[in-house]
Amino acid sequence: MAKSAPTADIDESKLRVSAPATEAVGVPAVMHALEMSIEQMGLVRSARTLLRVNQKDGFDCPGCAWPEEDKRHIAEFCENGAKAVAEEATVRRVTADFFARHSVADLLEHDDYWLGQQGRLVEPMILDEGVTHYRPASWDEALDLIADELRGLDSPDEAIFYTSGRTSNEAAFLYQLLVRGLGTNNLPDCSNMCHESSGVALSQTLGIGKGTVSIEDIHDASLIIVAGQNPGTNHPRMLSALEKAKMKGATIVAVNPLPEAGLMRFKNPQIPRGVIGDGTPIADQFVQIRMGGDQALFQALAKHLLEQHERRIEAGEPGILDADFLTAHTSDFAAYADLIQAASWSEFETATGLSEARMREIGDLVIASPATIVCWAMGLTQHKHSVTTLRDVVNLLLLQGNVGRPGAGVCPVRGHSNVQGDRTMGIYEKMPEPFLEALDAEFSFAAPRKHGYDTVEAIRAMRDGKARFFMGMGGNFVSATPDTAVTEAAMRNLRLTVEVSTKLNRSHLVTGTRAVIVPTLGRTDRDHRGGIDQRVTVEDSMGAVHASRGRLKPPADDMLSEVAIVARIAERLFAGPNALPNAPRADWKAIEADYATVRAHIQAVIPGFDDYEERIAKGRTFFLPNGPRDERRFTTVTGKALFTANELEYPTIPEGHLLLQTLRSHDQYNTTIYGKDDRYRGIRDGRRVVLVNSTDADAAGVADGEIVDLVSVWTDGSERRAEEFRVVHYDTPVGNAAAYYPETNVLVPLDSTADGSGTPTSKSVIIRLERRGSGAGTDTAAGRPSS
Ligand SMILES: Nc1nc2c(c(=O)[nH]1)N[C@H]1C(S)=C(S)[C@@H](COP(=O)(O)OP(=O)(O)OC[C@H]3O[C@@H](n4cnc5c(=O)[nH]c(N)nc54)[C@H](O)[C@@H]3O)O[C@H]1N2
Ligand SMILES: Nc1nc2c(c(=O)[nH]1)N[C@H]1C(S)=C(S)[C@@H](COP(=O)(O)OP(=O)(O)OC[C@H]3O[C@@H](n4cnc5c(=O)[nH]c(N)nc54)[C@H](O)[C@@H]3O)O[C@H]1N2
Ligand SMILES: [Mo]
Repeated sequence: MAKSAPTADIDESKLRVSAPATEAVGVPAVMHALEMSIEQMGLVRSARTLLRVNQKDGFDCPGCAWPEEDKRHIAEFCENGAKAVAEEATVRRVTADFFARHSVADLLEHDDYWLGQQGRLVEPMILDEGVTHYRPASWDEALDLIADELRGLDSPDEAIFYTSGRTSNEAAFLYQLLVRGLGTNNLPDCSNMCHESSGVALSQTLGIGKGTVSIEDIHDASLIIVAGQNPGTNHPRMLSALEKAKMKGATIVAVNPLPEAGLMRFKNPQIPRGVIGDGTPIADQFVQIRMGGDQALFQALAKHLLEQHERRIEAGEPGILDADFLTAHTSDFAAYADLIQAASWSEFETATGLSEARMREIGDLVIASPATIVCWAMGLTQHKHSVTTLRDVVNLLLLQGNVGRPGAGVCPVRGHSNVQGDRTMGIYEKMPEPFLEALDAEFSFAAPRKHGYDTVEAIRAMRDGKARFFMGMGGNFVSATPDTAVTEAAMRNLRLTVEVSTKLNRSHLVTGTRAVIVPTLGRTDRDHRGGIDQRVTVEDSMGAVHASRGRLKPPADDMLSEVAIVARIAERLFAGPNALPNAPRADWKAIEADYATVRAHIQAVIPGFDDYEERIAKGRTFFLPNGPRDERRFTTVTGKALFTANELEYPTIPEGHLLLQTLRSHDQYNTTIYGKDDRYRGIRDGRRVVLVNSTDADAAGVADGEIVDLVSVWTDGSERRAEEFRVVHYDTPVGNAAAYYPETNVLVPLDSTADGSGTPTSKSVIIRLERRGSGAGTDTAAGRPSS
């Protein structure tokens, strides 16, 4: 039987810590996922739902963006996919009655876990000016309110439209059309906080902001470097692909400050060996790097390659570099080679915390590999120097021609299940001209050309009174963004905040003067509209597009899909005698009644979607064109793959301080907290922990188990505080600490962003530990007076 929602928040006093796990997945994980599903959905609905995940005519798992293999298993899901599904397919409901019982102030007292556990949002709710409670509203009233507010703006640039990465291609395409039809490019998205650094680095160097490998390439690679990523928790199905590669002889190198369980050993619950045996050791080499040292590592590997190449050529042996590829397909090699040759091994050692011998050992693996892939996620993208770090990843791969051939390439592993598709659809504050031109032609209007705000710029605009309206197409802007106190104050500056959501979260509670909650259907829900069961499409992390169709009875009868919600707002603004000037022309009613209409528009605007409808029929998958992968075509400024000479950067940690990374536990999906455990890291029944090396803890005079405040310090002298974290001695490099997001977002200064991509530096926050009760003026853990 499904269990009712919890009435209490996480009780941190029960927090327990034990030794971290040394392996991931296996049968306990499947059991854990089933337990959570049954709590949320009951047994029958669980079975029915989980059997449909990622099946050819089922729904796309809302968990992560890792692609499905062509041959599907019966239960093509993982523990965390199952949790994501259970979270959405829950039978719990947040009704008007719930909002009548709880004031906004009362709800604000609860944590993200409690809020999410209450169930699905089912009816439009409005928070009027100056009142304490949300009240129910009709769909018309809610959508009229939004359209009227938009019409009343002095300038369309006063409106900000955020997107999280679960939104389907169809909804995303319509949404950007709505926004551009209104006259602004203010389309910040979760990508700005996520893989933006990847997009920027890859566009500059390879001419496409996406990865260049397919799932088959992963299977066929001979060396896979997994850097700054925790797949055991965040992309569990990737472990099966890595296992397959290993069985075909691949070597796997994990580059991470933490010995993450999934990288160490994997028990695949889908094969007998994984159920009863010891499982497969995944990483052949664990490279325990200092946070922010990756650029140095990739430069060091390149230096080793260049040196060994020279030596071999001098000895009359075949070289290491792919000379034909370098000549035919790359530019600017000389400047890069000069910079690397001049670099010093001792500086690489300082930056990485690794010895020269260790780096050369990994370099030998690179040399020996005929086909190398580098996979990465947030450990590489959320640093100040992430763009240059990723450019150096590309540099290394180019040396041996590891782009555009089987088993080789770059593999940024995306987070949200359709974050890549949303970008393809135009969710981007600086969409390139060819897209805008095609959009203009298709809808007989003129899309604005002035770039819009990204996420951090949007917060600044709201803070500074330049914005008055915010709409979130999914996500949890208030909790996911940096500098929580600043962001919350910024949100409160607005006149209207609108959240299109499946579940209750903090962004519904920290609002403008007025607020609207627009509930919506999710991936798992049956979307019956215009007399048919509608499908939507998504693009996975490797550029493959396929359909997704939910089957479950929706949480309430009159609920709308994201497509229908956007189409109805668009109709209010763009149709009839009062249509806004410069309105895009489309048949909004037809769009709502059949999403194939949207796909026809997408096909007309975006290259690669020819025969869209036929190609997604019967659950088929098709690949979008990818110049570097398909034909070694690089649309960069030089028309070739571009080597870049990047000055080496790495964080310097002031005396008495630590570098903090803010990361995910095993029981969360971004700001959605499924439970209180981080099983693989040995943390149970609590989240307010800070993982520190025992040497650092000793130096700061704090014992394991002691409660401290985390205080971040920023270059302008300002300080931010997150209170009451339990110190856990952990195997992390000296000087490097870790704690969970979003509890620690309050520590990330708004202006601390990656150069070139604007991504908040969530993996690079300078903090000190301060003992509790060491009142003003007394000495603290870090040996400095507290304020
Ligand atoms: N279950 C589950 N699945 C998810 C998510 C979720 O929250 N829960 N989130 C989704 C989203 S949106 C995303 S973007 C992805 C995130 O997937 P990940 O990027 O795996 O997520 P994080 O927890 O942020 O982990 C970052 C990893 O990088 C390492 N790291 C930190 N700093 C450095 C560094 O300087 N160098 C190196 N080499 N490593 C470093 C950390 O130790 C950690 O292992 O997962 C997606 N999938
Ligand atoms: N400190 C720190 N901050 C970070 C990160 C970090 O590593 N450290 N990671 C960053 C990253 S990688 C990302 S991607 C962002 C994530 O930022 P967001 O995408 O904004 O956050 P989520 O927690 O994924 O959003 C969850 C909410 O989405 C809504 N939702 C779920 N499914 C649907 C759906 O199908 N439709 C609609 N309309 N709504 C839905 C639910 O209401 C749920 O409460 O956070 C970033 N913030
Ligand atoms: Mo993400």
